[in-house]
Amino acid sequence: MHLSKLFIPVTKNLPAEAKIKSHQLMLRTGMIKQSSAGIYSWLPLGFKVMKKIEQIVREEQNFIGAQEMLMPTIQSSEIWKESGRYDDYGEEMLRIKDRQGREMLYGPTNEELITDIFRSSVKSYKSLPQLLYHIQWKFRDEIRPRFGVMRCKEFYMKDAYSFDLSDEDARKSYNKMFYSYLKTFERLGLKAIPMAADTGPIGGDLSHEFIILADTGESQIYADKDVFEIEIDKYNFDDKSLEKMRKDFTNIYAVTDDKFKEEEFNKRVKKEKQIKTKGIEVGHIFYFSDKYSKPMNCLIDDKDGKKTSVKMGSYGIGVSRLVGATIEANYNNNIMKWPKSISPFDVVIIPSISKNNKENLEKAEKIYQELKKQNIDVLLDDVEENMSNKFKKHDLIGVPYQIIVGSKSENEKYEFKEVNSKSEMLSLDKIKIKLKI
Ligand code: 5CA
Repeated sequence: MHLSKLFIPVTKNLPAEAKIKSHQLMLRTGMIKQSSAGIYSWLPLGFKVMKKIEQIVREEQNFIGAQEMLMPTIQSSEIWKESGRYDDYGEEMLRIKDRQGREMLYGPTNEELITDIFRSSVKSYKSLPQLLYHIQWKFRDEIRPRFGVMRCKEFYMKDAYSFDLSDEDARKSYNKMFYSYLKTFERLGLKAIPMAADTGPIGGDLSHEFIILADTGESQIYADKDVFEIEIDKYNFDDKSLEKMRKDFTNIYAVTDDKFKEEEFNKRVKKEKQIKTKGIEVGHIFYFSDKYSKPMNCLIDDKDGKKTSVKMGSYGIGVSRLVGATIEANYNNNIMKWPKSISPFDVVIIPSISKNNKENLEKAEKIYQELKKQNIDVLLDDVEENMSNKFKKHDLIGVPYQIIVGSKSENEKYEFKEVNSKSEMLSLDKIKIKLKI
């Protein structure tokens, strides 16, 4: 892609409510545009990053055997009346009527709908366990949407649902998701820590929020710093090892504020190991047993032919929130550097161009074609402006590698730079190797 052609409508005058760096950066690089309070359009640059995040989430869900499906955004109120949540959900639920006057709603989450789908087909324990997920837009009429895509009304979420015969089996599903989340966030270059959390309107007794540390986060957390040291690679993907993994995490103190008790914190964690700080919740998992299956009559035959309510859990990842959260974690000293796995481009070529000298641009075009042939996703900054402005712009766009074609380029060698490191002069062949690794 040539930068001169990229649709990147930069917001020059930031609105007063853009208080945190991710919100500012997303507006300044034209990743999103607000359409109304808490509702955004995703423009090409932002959309590309979000889709890459989505794909990593998908791959890690598939890895643990979860099956992708798609449920609608609009749901009927009937099933929510059955579960009892139609009234409980309150003003956060956007309620609408169709032309027949039927009460509908824009789904804030999908426990009811998936239970309805499940009960109509699965009747026997033999079909269990099941793990289903979808990646879909959700709507919550948040009272105070803020921080751009971090807390908005319409947001993109991966939500998964597990179905098991017994509590014991359900914990195995919970552990698989727990593992999948740690892997997912690791691939996104994020250190997300599972913290014991309250279950809120979803319900149930077992729940973890996955939190990344950030001053601008809305969650207050209390933890023993040892929890950051657990290596997930040492666990195998089998039930026993995964149970141990969850226990290892749960044995070290790490909670969100609604589970926090000062006395317990001081008793369990030495003063010098205590961390009290803020974080961003990027995922949330719940085990709630028969909270929905019971009122909704979602019954299965157990091994003795006895009817029993299926045991369920639900597991969310804020895909659109993760775009902002990744920026919070990687944008420092006015320089953004996207993790390679989700960067909008693999590399940017920055030629020095002036009115009378187009030679560098021609060289850059050649490199561009060559890299494209190798399936490398390249951005070419073909805009005629001075280099210092160009560099400032790329500090914000955040492509992790730069090829600078200017006065230093000679003998078919170009300045190659990884953001936040020193540059080196390399031949195109060497550059290709660096970019492929
Ligand atoms: N049904 C469960 C799990 S499938 C559920 O809805 N959980 S949740 O309420 O915790 O949401 C899951 C994730 O969605 C959160 O961890 C968060 O990352 C994201 N999320 C929730 N509300 C918003 C919002 N208003 N704006 C952006 N992302 C949000």
